[in-house]
Amino acid sequence: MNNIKKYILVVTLTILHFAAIAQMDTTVYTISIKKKMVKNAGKEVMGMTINGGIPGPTLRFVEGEYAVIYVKNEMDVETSIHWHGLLLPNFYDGVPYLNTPPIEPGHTQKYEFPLIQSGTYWYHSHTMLQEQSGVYGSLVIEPKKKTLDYNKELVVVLSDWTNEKPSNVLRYLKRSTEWYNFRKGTATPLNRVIARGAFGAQLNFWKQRMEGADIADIYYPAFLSNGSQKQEYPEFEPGDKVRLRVVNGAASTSFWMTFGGEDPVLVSSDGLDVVPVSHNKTFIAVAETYDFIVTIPNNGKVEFRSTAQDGSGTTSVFLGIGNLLAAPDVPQPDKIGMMQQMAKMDMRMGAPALKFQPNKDEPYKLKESWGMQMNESAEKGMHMNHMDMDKKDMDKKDMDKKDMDKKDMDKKDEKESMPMDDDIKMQSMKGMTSGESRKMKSMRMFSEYNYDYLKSPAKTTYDVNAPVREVLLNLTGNMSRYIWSMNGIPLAETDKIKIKEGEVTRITFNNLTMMHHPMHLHGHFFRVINANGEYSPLKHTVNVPPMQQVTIEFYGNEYGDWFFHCHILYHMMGGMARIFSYDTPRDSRLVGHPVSKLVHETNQYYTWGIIDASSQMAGLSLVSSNIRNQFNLSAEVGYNENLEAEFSYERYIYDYFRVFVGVNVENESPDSFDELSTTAVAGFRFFTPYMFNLDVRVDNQLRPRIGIGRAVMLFPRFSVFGYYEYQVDFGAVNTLEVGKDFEQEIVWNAGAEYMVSRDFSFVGSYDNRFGGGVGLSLRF
Ligand SMILES: [Cu+2]
Repeated sequence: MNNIKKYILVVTLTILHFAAIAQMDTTVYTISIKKKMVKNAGKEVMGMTINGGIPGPTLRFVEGEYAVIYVKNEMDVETSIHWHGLLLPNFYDGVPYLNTPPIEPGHTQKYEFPLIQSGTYWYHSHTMLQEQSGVYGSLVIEPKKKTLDYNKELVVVLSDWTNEKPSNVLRYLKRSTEWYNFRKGTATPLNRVIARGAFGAQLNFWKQRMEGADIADIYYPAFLSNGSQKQEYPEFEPGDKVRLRVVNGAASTSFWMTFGGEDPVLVSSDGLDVVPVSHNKTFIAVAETYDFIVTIPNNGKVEFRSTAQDGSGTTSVFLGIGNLLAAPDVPQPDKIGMMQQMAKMDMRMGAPALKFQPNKDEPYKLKESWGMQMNESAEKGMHMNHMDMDKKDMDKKDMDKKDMDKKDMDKKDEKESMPMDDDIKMQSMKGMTSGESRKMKSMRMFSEYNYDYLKSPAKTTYDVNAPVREVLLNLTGNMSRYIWSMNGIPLAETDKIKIKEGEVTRITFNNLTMMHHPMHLHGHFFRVINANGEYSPLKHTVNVPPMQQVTIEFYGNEYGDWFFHCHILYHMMGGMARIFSYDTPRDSRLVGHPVSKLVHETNQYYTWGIIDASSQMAGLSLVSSNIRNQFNLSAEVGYNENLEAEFSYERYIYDYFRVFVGVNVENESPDSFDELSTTAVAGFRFFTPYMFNLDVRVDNQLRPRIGIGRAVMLFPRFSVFGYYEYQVDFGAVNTLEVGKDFEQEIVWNAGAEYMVSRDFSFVGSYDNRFGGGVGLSLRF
């Protein structure tokens, strides 16, 4: 095509484009993001607000309108806004460096897109950890034609709040302390494990290098509904049918939602309508949205309560006035019970979050070697069986429903979380292999998290002739280093996943971790395959429970690159993310904003340290670590004139194995600083089954050395530790004393630690070089 023709075409297209926009009504918003002191949990801390508030304002539109939103950055750091769940031109999706340039300090960015859908959505910053600081709000698109029966509505944005700096939260997760679990009361020290007769299960977990079952990692002093722990909405009157639009804008908390009074009607999920169903206790994973229609009773106010998944707190809104109709309690999950059940199922846990060869993607091999081991055909059979059983279950539930009051519901829920001994279920498990029945048990254990109550009003299947591409994504993670990945490969070590236009991409998530992962795909809705078959619901975020499988599929009808990640903010930042790419040319407006910057956010160095001050010695230890590399500096000085200091660089080969080189300094003869010996050291460090730290090395005097250490939490906050080190010198370099074949040197220490606060511990210890004493250690 020659240039003139091309020019004419472009001009014509542009005119048509503007003509099309001119026909649409345009709604314009301006929002500005600003740092501000906020008090959400008893303490004034720096937050990031939108138009002065947390959450930001509800942006309201009508389907078919053209949205123009100006986002003003009034902070001193760059920011971004992603429109969660919206189908829009790739450039406006808002993931900085991937779709949209970041919004620089002092700058305003214009987003514009036609609204081709309706429902409850939200928006949030996609820059670093800003979402945790408050950069989120709701977005509502009214349908062109109202089909649901309600006369009022209320948006409720759920969130979690920490008074710590989010970057410090992540740093503390990376350094692996149990502090947040103590603070929440969800720690499972050995005394509690033993009291429950679960020591066998604990050993099984340790063997697989896991401390225990886990639900949530971070301590939050407050959970919020529209910015407060409790909110009253007295304006609703008896008989009002209120459409409650619930958005989970929390950074890392999923909730159980319960309602006082009559069961509400669940009418939509992730913005899209579902077949209305009376549903009280409903799980909302991070980033999901659900709409309910709540009828305000003649006398009384309805409580809508959200209970953090791990039972560490609640937040409520109250609709109407009068006597309180309290929402049913959700019992706190039993972590030790979960451990026992999982240990019985004989699953292989602890799949690597960091592979030896990240360039070799072997998802099927990973699936075979870890988790629940079963062959394919057995698995397919199981899946069918699962669907049948859930149907039976649901029918039974429907029958039960009418004469079930709230108290019964609680009991039933308790039973569901301990579902092993149910007669019907056991019966339908007859005739299975042991692998099948184990798998069935595990599915039962997490059955309260399946989405079978969500049914699309219309078929959601794609063109049967469209080619289907199967993708297996094992969800993997390393709790103690807080690295999260897929197929053992974090974002920083992988390429884009190619998506083809006109093709169905079917993704099977196989969760090999002990945590739930709400997986979110930008710019698309996907089918979550459930018991409703062709009527499986469409969603933008799907929760994948621990050790479970979930299959989704979507049709490729987009262009450009789209982000895909776990929506637990700290998991995404730990590397559990991918880029899905249609492999189309990159938008020229992104020049100077390389995607490597986004990837780098998930592979930063985190630094932490400990200072020990005891009556017999003083110590310092510093660690700086990213995904593969770690620098360590440690120094211990006894007041009896003994010392050891070491600097080392480590490279992680995979999760549990690292090689290192370094420099070690020790005093030459005991109890004297007169002469120091400096040696170069090299070796490997291995995190063994049963969770021992092993250090094997040799120094430049060819003296081999082996060290082994372990800490165990016996009681809440109270742990004991021990370390033993053996070095031998065969005289390869040094001259040994006459008549000796070798010389040996043994170092050992043991002690106990009591965690007073996040940053302080009391320590009592004995070291064969420094002697015994007591003191304080400070973490920073
Ligand atoms: Cu996750």
